[in-house]
Amino acid sequence: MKFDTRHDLKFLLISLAISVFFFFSFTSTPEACYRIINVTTNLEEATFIINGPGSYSGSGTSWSLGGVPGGTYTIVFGDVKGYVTPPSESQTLVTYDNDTITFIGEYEWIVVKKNIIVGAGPGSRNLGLVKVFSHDGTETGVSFLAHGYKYGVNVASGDIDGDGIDEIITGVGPGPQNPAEVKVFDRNGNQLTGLSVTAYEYKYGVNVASADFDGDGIDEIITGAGPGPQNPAEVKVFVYDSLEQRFIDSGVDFTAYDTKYGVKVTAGDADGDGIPEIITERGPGPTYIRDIKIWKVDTSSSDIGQWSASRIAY
Ligand SMILES: [Ca+2]
Ligand SMILES: [Ca+2]
Ligand SMILES: [Ca+2]
Repeated sequence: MKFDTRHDLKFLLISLAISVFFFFSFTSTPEACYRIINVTTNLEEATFIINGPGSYSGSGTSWSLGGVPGGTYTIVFGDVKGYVTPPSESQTLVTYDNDTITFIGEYEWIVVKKNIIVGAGPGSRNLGLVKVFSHDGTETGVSFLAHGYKYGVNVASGDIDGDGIDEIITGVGPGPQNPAEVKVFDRNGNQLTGLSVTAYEYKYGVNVASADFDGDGIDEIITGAGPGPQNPAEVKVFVYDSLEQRFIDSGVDFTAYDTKYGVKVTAGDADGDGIPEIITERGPGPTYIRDIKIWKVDTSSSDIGQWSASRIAY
């Protein structure tokens, strides 16, 4: 048989080509591809869940996971108070090659320029009229009668449902026959029904304030008895119960002074620990000296009806 070098060389090249083809076919199988999901956000507090061929969760400003299967993934960002949540988004990692997808979550800060809420003063003919002005003093057009009683209205603001937007809290003004009725309105003056509280049995209206004592992002309502000549200086705190969608007694119920004429209330972080305290002042008795006291609220009981308050030095 004649030796044919060209034929053998051709055969060798074809064999080599087939081997190379099978080699690359093998190495190009989907299992060997490396795919990466990146997530970048502009907030450390950001959280997200990614669902697709695999399910993952993460947080922070920079997150990455490699070696994930190909396919379409959808990211859903978690809410962060005070920010607009980025929209959910889907992206696809190819199945036949190395690939990287990057989700970008831009949380947009909700610019809060606080409005000014005013309530009519305690004149005997004054209706319980509330008006809302914008931060620069111009009228917003929000104006409403909070209660059907004269002697004006006491106002406070607080976020009682934790959505980052304050509601308007009103207490009846100090008329001798006025009940100690508290109401809650949205920022447009629509009453949130079911949230009314009658804080005391005695008359002369009720003073109101608000603060978040347990740090859950939902403000509590603080009440002080109205300035009736026989009213004790009784302070209470009411907590919004999101399950029952109403205010319930927190258990905080104390007499701030041994004098009558009720008690004025506000709240603030008096000792700088990041948790508000209740601040009280005597009611307007004819001979009373000014006497401001600060009260720390103990919210450690998981039973909300068991909260308590005790005076702290300042
Ligand atoms: Ca709110
Ligand atoms: Ca709270
Ligand atoms: Ca404090």
